[in-house]
Amino acid sequence: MDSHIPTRLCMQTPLRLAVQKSGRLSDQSVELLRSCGIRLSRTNGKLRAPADNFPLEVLYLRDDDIPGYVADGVAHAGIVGENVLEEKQRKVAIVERLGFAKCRLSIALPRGAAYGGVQSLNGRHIATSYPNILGAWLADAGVEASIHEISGSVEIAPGIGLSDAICDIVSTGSTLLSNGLKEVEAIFRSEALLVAGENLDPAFQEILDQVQFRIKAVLRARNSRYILLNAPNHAVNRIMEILPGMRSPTVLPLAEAGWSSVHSVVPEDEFWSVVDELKAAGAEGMLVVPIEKMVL
Ligand code: PRT
Ligand code: ZN
Repeated sequence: MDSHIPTRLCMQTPLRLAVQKSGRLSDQSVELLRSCGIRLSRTNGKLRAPADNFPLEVLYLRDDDIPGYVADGVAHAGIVGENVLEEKQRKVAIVERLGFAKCRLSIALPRGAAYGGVQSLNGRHIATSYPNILGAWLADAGVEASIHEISGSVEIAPGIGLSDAICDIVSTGSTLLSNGLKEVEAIFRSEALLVAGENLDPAFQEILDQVQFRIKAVLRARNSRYILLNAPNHAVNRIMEILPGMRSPTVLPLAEAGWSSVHSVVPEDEFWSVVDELKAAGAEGMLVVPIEKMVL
């Protein structure tokens, strides 16, 4: 066990975390745990993998089963898409939004079909694997349409005369395009979530808190960059005003008189929006480097 884990946690029954066995969530879920310093034993197709340096055991399951297993206490926690969680309507707590596997659930029609807004779906047949989310959305919009639940290959339903429209997961939109469909309404947005049972035993809650603490540090770091730049001393105050991010940048004197090195952490997506301003203010030799963990 990891020497940084309190001994009483090492002695405990491991927290059981359900992860998708194989699919769009699997690799990134396991990679996230790895980034958190949690090392899983090799599984060779087995359904459970204990971590060898942390009190956690992974159960590999179909994503559709994860909300139910967590709600029923078979797993203490799980990583699952928000779309599946919403559809299954099982009572679990959302612990952390994980920022990967982003997608949306959308209604799409054959490319040539006219669309005059939500009300034009009245009386239509819509094929989907998400009858609960779609049903709730239609009811909210005051639309009466019939829902055909099908479990896969939803995008071919209009082409084979099974439905007038579909409601399915969209990411890049290329599946819709290649099946001659156009997206007309995005009805639900989703990303991967860390979820847990609502009334965890305090011992498992303590392990989950540690997992969440590490995940937060990893996610924060993923969205941030460490920036180093040189600037003439007279420009430093202006540059510090421009730099978004942590409390106060570090300013160190350079060997060359009259110059300083400024270090700071900036949100990744904001770096490009301030780079021109930094240059105009006199910044030179900018280095932008990834951060592995960020603990505040
Ligand atoms: O076998 P198991 O039941 O575990 O897996 P699954 O086949 O049901 O799910 P899987 O692995 O396909 O997806 C797991 C989760 O990933 C989903 O529940 C979503 O939360 C998320 N996700 C993110 C996606 C997509 N992006 C996605 N693009 N799930 C499915 N798709 C499919 C979509 O169904 C459609 O066929 O990809 C196609 C559309 O993609 P684009 O890029 O062409 O628009
Ligand atoms: Zn599934």
